Amino acid sequence: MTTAAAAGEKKAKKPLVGIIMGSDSDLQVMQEAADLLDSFGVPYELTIVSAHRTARRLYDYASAAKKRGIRVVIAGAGGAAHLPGMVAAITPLPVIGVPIKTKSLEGIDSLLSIAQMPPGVPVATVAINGAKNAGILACQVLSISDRALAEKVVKFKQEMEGAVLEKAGRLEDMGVREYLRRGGAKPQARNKQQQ
Ligand code: RP5
Repeated sequence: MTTAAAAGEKKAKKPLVGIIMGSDSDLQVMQEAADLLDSFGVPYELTIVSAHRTARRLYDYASAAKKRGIRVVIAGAGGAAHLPGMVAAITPLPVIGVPIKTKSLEGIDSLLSIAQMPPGVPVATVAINGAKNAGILACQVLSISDRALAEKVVKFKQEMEGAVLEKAGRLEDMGVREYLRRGGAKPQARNKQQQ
């Protein structure tokens, strides 16, 4: 590989999205954002930054993210979920917040902590455990200045539409009982976000 090509590859791998979370207990959910970015070919970094347990690390991460080339931050946290809001308070980058489902309050605590930001400091809040949507939204933000990525986003939406239309066709052809008998419906897929 030529030096120029190597440099190009290195540049291509420079993370554009910073995925952070308050604890490794959030990782299973936040992995869905990473998987989505992988499927779109968007480079990202992923680490743990706790707003309460590592406040100085939070400040350092949020202060340096833009200078390091990060363009969007995805921050997941549960309970008194101050990580996304505090990152948004420090960085000018767009911050997408993922409320993590909690045992005691089912994630309503996380959702309200992340969504109810004061005027002037927005956090784009997705559904409880909605890390996949956070990944999609990050791609959409980046696609504004990346034509190839914009095409992937359009293709993704077209495929989603196609999959629903295909199901609608099968349901209409078969009728409810046959559709269900063949295992056509997967209600657990909708519930996955709330797990
Ligand atoms: C939050 O507290 C984290 O984001 C996590 O969702 C929650 C519980 O953390 P652990 O006690 O599992 O480390 O800061």
